[in-house]
Amino acid sequence: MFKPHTSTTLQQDLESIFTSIKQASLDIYAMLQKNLGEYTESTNVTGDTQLQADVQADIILQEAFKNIVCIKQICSEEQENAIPLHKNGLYSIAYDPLDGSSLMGANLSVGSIFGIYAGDFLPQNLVASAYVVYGMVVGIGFASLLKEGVDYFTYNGKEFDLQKCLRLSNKGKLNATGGTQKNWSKAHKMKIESLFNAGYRLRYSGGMVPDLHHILVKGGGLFSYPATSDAPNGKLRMLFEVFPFAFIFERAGGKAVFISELESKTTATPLLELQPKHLHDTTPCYFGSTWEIDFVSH
Ligand code: AHM
Ligand code: MG
Repeated sequence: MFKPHTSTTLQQDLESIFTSIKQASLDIYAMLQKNLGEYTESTNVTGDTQLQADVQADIILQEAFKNIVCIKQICSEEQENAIPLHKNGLYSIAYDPLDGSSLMGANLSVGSIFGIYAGDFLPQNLVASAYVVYGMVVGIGFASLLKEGVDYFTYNGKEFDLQKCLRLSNKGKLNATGGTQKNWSKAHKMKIESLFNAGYRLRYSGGMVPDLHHILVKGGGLFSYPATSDAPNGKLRMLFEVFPFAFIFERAGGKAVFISELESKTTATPLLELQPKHLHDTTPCYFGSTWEIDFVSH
């Protein structure tokens, strides 16, 4: 684990980063209320057509981070390359400025996701992660190496109140799974069906942030975005989406794994042990409470 700073310095650095995320989340929320989900004519590096809101949320976050001297570089899902900020900074922040933005037209919740790395963009360097849910209220989940659990705050019109520290039970009731079903592997299909046959309920809005937050708030369940025949490496991006939430699920007492099914042999590897080759690499992923992850890992 990369630990160049004392815990006091880490705490101060994380506080300044978290304060900027809180302020930026309110600016993004205000922007969303004036924005009905219009598309631009440009695509991002993954090939998604960008919405005006994706671009604006990215600009808000670049502005929020640019004067924080402990940040060395930032990298956004909407930008091809990392943007250098402060030469003597320590932290690299990878973020998805507006996850699930294609749901905006349906007035469903969207989110932002942040991975805070001490050093380069490698999962073993993660020291904190945060997500923002833009729903009926602005909610923020924040986890760090400094404490167990995920602190969940909501904005009351004046400030962010700590609602609770989210922790997962050993087992839950929710089953959220993505990708085109006709392209799932037989192994994934059988596991998902077994959970439904055992009484699990489908909960999948198509927004990673609200779907994972739902499992955290209810205290358990499974979220999966598997390999499919049309997307063998899944859809979700390691640095901007998968690693930050893997860190959050582990801090909440759950697990997060990559599963490969080769010649009828299942192998589960913790997501935080994967090594990205490129900033925008994707991976299949499973997040959940311990029982569900152990179940899908065999
Ligand atoms: P985005 O970052 O382009 O919005 O894509 C990420 C979203 C996740 O929020 C969600 O889990 C997934 O893509 C939904 O994909 P699908 O519609 O294929 O299930
Ligand atoms: Mg996204």
